[in-house]
Parts: sequence; C-alpha cells; structure tokens
Amino acid sequence: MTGRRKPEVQIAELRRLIEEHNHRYYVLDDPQITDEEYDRLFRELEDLERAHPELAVPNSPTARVGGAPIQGFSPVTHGVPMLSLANAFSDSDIIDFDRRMRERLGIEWLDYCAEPKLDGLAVSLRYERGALVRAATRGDGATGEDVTENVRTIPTVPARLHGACPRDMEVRGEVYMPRSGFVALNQRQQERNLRLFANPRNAAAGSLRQLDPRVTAGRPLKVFFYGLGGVDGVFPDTQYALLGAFADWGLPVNPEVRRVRGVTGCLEYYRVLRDRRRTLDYDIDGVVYKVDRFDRQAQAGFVARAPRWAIAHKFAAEEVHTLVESISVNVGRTGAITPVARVRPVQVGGVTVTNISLHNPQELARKDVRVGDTVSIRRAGDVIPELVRVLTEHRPLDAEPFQFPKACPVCTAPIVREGNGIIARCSGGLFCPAQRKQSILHFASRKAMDIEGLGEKLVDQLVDKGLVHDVADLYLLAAETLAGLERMGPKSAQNLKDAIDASAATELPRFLYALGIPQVGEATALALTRHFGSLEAIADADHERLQEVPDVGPAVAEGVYVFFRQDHNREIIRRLRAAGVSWPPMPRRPGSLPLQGRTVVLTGRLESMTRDEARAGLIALGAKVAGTVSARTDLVVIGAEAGSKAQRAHDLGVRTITEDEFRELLAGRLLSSQ
Ligand code: I6G
Repeated sequence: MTGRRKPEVQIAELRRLIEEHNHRYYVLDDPQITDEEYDRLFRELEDLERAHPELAVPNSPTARVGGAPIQGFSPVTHGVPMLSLANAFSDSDIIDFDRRMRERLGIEWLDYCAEPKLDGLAVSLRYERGALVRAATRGDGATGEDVTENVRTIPTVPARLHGACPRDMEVRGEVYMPRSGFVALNQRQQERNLRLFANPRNAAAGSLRQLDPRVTAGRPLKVFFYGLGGVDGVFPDTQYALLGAFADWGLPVNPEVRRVRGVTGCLEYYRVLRDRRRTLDYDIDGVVYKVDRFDRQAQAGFVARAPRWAIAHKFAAEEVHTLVESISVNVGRTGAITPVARVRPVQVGGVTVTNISLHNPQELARKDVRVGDTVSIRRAGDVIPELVRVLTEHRPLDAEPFQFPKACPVCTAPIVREGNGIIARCSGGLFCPAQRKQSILHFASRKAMDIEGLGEKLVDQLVDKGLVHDVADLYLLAAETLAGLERMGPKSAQNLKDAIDASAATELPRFLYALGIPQVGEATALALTRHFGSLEAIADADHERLQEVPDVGPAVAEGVYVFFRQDHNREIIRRLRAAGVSWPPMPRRPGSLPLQGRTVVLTGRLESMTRDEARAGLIALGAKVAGTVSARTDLVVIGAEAGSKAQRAHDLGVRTITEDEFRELLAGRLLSSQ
C-alpha cells in the first residue's frame, strides 16, 4: 500500500483484499498468501481505521473480531416467514411425497435438489447492494432475534458478496459448529473450569446467542446457505443452480449438494449420506429433497407453514454397542442413589458416551445389567443416552448380578428404600459430603444462581478442603483462597470470585429454586413467587395457604413447609442475605398461573431438560399437557427433530414456541399471551 493514495481508497482496497483472502482461506480452503502477509494487511487496515474513525463501517473485516457487548437481542420480523419442513422417517414416506408431487404437477418424473440437513441453527441474512446489513435467527419463523454483530464474526460469512448478485436479498442457511471445533472448544472450556457443551448444536446455539460478539468471535462457527427469503433482482431458475450462484457470490454452500433424478435418486442419495455421515466434520440429522425447478415449486405451493415441494428425510436414531466396564452408584442432591453403568467410550448421535444412568435399583434389576455385558445404547428424542438392552448372547459366563449397596458409598450412612423400593436414598442428609456437593452445584447451576465457572471439580475441592460447608460460605470466599485450588490461576480465581459476587443480584424465583427445596422446580418457584410476592410470605405460609397456590398439592406444600421450619435452612438464608444476595420486589398475582387452563403439547427433542421435567414445569404453570395436537391445543413446544405434531400445529395455526422461549416461559420472563 502506498501512502500517497487517499485513505478512503486505501481502506476500501484493503477491505476488499482481506475479504478475498478470508474467502480463499475459510471457504475455498485455498489460501494465496501466508498468515504473516494476511496479518500485515489486517494491521494496516486497523491502523488506517484508527487514524480515520470517520471511515468506520460495520462491514469492515476488522469487525469480525467482535464489537462492544449489547444489552439484549432486538426482535426482527422476517419479511418472508422462515418456514419449517415436513419430516419423513421412511422410504415409503418419500415414495408418497414424490407421488403426491408428480400428481399435483401432472408430470412423469421430477428432478430434486438433495442436500444434507444440518443439525444447527437456521439464520436469515439480509444483503443490500451486496453488503450484509442484518442477520436474524429463525425464532418462531415469523420473528427472530437480531444477531447481526455475532454473525459478522463468523469468518465464512461474506461481509460483501461478489459478482452479479441480486440488488437486495435475504439468504437462509444453517449456522453450525464443526465437530473438530466443538471438541477443541470443550477442551478449552474444561481447562478454564467453564461449562461444557453437550453437543455441537448446543455449542453453536450458545455461541450465536452471546451478548458479547467478542465471545462469538472466539467460537469456531461456520455456515452453509441453502435458500432465499425475499429477493429483488434476477436469480437462477432452479434450486441447484441457485446454490451454484450462491457459491459464485461467496456464500458457502454444502459440497454434498446434488441434483438427483426421481425418487430412486433421492433414496440413493439418502443411503450414501447416511453411511458417510460419521466421516463428515458436522452433524446432520437427515437429508432434504426439494423439487428443483422454482416454477414447479411455485405451482406446488405451501401447506400452512411448510413448503409442499420440500421434505426432510430423517435418519433413524443411531444405536451402538459397547461394553459395561463397571457399575457404580451416584448420590444426588436429595440423597437419591442412582446406579450408573460406566461403559467403554462410544460415539452416539454426535457425542461420546461414557456413563449411562440406570435410573433406579428397579430399572437396573429389570434390565439385569452386569459388568462385562455388551449393551446397546442410543440417544433418541432426548440428549440423555439410554441403555436399550443387554445383548445376553454375549454375556461372559462369570458375569455376576449387581449387588445394590446397603450403605452410602460416600458417607456410609444406611441406604433406605422409598416408594415400594423404587427409590434408594442415603440417610446421611447434609452430613453426607456428596449431598452437600450436589446442593452447592444445584445452587450454582444456570437455572438457579448461574455462577459461571463453579463446576464439579471445584466444588469437590471446596468441600473436601473444608472451605465451603454450605452455599452461604461461597460468598465469603476470597480470590486468594480460590487461587490456592488445583488448576486455578489468579485470573481464573478472580473471574470466579466476580461470578459469585455477580450472582448475588438475583430474582426471587431463581433464589427459591436455588435453595433446592424438595419438590420445588423452576415452575413451582415461579408460581409460589407470583402468589406470595415475597420470600417471607412463602416461608411463613402454612399448608393450607401454600395449597392455595395453583397446582401446589399436599406433597409440595409439605416440602416447602418443612424446609422453612428447619432452623439451619433459615440460618443459611439469613447468611446469604447478609452476604448481599438480594432480588427486586415482584408483584403478587395470587391465584393465577401463566398457563392456567391452557392445553400444551410437547414435541421433539428438548436439549436442556428431560420430557418429565418439561411436563412437570408445564403442570406447575397451570397447563394441561396433552399428547396430540388438535384445534383445542393452545400451545405447542417444539424441540429438535419435531415431526408430525409440529406440522399439525402449523396446519391448524396453533401457536408454537421454541425450547428457548419455553425456558423463558418457565422462568417467568415470557408471558403466555405473547
Ligand atoms: O430447516 C431447513 C434446513 C435445510 C430448511 C431447508 C433446508 O434446506 C437444505 N429448506 C427449507 C426450504 C426450509 N427449511 C424451510
């Protein structure tokens, strides 16, 4: 770069050059300059932009490192709704789909564009005159969230398109995290004692919905584009050609996209990808077929909120075999003893499974799982791995039935049985270090006080070294004390101290949930708060008053009543408040529950909770949980891989919400009437 040219010309030239090299490096995998040369260009641009702040633009490659944090995400109404896809689970569903299409269009055979279906997050990006101006998440399809600054940090997203692209357009695609990036990210999270992500999809979602774009910039996100929203300008006349044009304009497109002929072409494509899916560096949960010609798509039209001309052909839940290496028992927060099979690590559904819960002694006995057994496991409909069956034909001759312990393996207190022997519980109470550790972990967890960085290994050390006896002690910890723990430097100690201090400013439903009162989940905590308005009123209420809260029955009332009658619980609350834990007042709304009288259906896989937790949460909010969608359904919660129920909800125009919105609803931050 010569110093004689005008700064605006130099800056424009540098931006163009850097974007071109970004594209070569990240999208084409064909870098033309060394990293040092790239860094030099980048620094030159940074220096010029610093010297000429009046020439700053949001689309500059320097913005990829992430700008200042924001307060929250603004809603974005999609000009053209982001639709969902109908799902198919068998070859015959696809044969039917193809027949319906051909009959409707009155033709003998159809070409389809076949694409992998990524397990990521759908986004819509608006380009005006070739420049990226806005990026939004899918949300409920009609309204998403503005994630422009975060999307700008994704290296493969072009800030400017090349070539003869339409004047203005919205392009749609899937943001994902490659498996390799996910493994590296979790390694980094572990080193810093931060929360691990369960799978690449969660990691991608968590990374995209960061209020601080600099955090997103540090996450290995990528994107593939697959379609158009609105468009003003000329574009190709088939889906396959459109994807070719996308690539020419600089938008990354999945290299596995093919044009296939007829239903046999579709099914052949499905089999090839299904067999190859584990060799890809990203998770796919099926493939998508689209009628290739846009004029035929237009002729086929839409059903409610899904195109008639496209369908997702889902892969069956993967089942794999592995070996049981040992069986042990875990002691939970309330002393419940859960048997766990430790298995030889296997990849299933995109995650490595090493432990599988066997839930309770009865389940363990029913499945008769023994050390040395070969077992079949799967992850279906939920993130939690499930032991499907024991392959008894492979059982070693000397495999012995598991003897359930009679004493707690941690504190040696007797194990007692409840509920007809189904539940085994350690009788050690808070004298049992395992229960104490679990209650501290629960207190710190995301839905409770949300103390980032306080994970299992740290809690183990804090309790084992006698530094923390109960949750109130957390707020008395000095950064120097934390710095003395294993794998803790002064910086991470200070970060943890800051996170603990920051958690003190909370909300009453969170605090109530964090206390770990028996039977009080997130939704019950919210219901109690809405009814009574203050902690004192809840603590002083008797059984009768507690049961005035919608959906609080005798068992919950007893749990709450007994909890607040125990001196040590009141003392812990007093110490927590003395240490600065506080919350803003919450208005009383006695007698009403957010979902009172509403019928709600759950469908698809929920990432952050089990089906039972979701159901319990809904019931506690006053909802009736139904199994099928009908015109009388008020709300459908749509998780991942939702099938026909989501489709039916769309067809009937029933309101749907995403898992994120559902979590907001449970936490009292999303009103049901919204
Ligand atoms: O959710 C989706 C994933 C992939 C899609 C999609 C897709 O194409 C490869 N295509 C359409 C038309 C829609 N959703 C609505």
